[in-house]
Amino acid sequence: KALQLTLAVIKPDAVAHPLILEALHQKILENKFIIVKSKDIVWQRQDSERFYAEHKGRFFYQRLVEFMSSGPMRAYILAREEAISQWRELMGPTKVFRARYVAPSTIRARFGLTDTRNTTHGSDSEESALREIAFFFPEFSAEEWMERAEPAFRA
Ligand code: YYY
Ligand code: MG
Repeated sequence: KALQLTLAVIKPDAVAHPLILEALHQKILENKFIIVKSKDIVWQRQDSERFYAEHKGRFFYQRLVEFMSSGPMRAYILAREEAISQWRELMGPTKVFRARYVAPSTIRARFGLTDTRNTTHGSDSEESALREIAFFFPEFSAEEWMERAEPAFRA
């Protein structure tokens, strides 16, 4: 299978706790993701609104944009086979109490606090991965990286 890129974000609730941040970083490494890039970042409210524009008008939109601009986050560009679905699987369901019930060993089940403060983000399709990677890392060329990495990955 082909190498794929995804955007993973550790949200402010998880970055705030050093042990959880460390556990999530380890989780990434244990699951054979290549960390292509990472950075710590703090959003202004307008960054938050832009990133989650698709959810504008939903009942949780205000609390979501507020939370995502409430403190530092860590963003990663991750690479692996099936990176998008593999990271989403490790995260577990969006809603924390559902996650605890149906997938208790996932990140959100173990570390999530509420449906909003749910520890992590992961792109949900190739299209959103490219868009979200560009949002966080505007200088990064996915195409260029793939061109170099693919042959090494196959070797
Ligand atoms: O992709 P994912 O993060 O799993 O869920 P989305 O349905 O795209 O929602 C994005 C984001 O919105 C979610 O991670 C937390 C927040 N949210 C919320 O605060 N309350 C909900 N009932 C649903 C989502
Ligand atoms: Mg989503």
